[in-house]
Amino acid sequence: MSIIFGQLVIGPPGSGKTTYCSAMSKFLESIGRKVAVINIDPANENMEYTPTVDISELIQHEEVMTHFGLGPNGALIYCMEFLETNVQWLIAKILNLKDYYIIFDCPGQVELYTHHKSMSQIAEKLNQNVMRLCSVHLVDSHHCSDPGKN
Ligand SMILES: Nc1nc2c(ncn2[C@@H]2O[C@H](COP(=O)(O)OP(=O)(O)OP(=O)(O)O)[C@@H](O)[C@H]2O)c(=O)[nH]1
Ligand SMILES: [Mg+2]
Repeated sequence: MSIIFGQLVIGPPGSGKTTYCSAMSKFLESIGRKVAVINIDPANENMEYTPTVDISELIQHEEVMTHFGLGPNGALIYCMEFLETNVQWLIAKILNLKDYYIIFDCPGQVELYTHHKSMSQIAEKLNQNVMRLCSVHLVDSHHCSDPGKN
């Protein structure tokens, strides 16, 4: 079975993940590659690109907030746990994108990467199921130019 390649675009809130996904997909298309952007950030708004797959088809952040009386971060964690439980839904969508290079627009909340297992479990399950992923970690450039900000 052929392997599907892709990127997980991660980084703190507002670091430019969604902007990067849009620009990168345009660039890859311009050099003749087939590319699909998959949005797995439940709270993503104003995407400049049209996602091929969107987590909001599976679960809606706003609805989780209303239904469970959760705040934005609690609802985000619920959504990621829900995606982890239903990762087969995502895998089935990806298996329909065999010739495509896949770019994942990920949520920015650092807690999801430092204190919680869902994101890493999702990445692991994708890697076990015909994907080979790398991470693109975006940071604000002034954090790099001024060591005191790290
Ligand atoms: N100056 C500058 N602004 C940028 C750059 N990339 C993104 N922005 C702006 O920064 C803001 C946030 O960019 P997004 O792409 O939404 O960032 P994000 O990481 O997806 O944010 P979250 O999804 O909220 O975590 C937007 O107003 C962008 O226009 C960049 O390279 N330079
Ligand atoms: Mg974003």
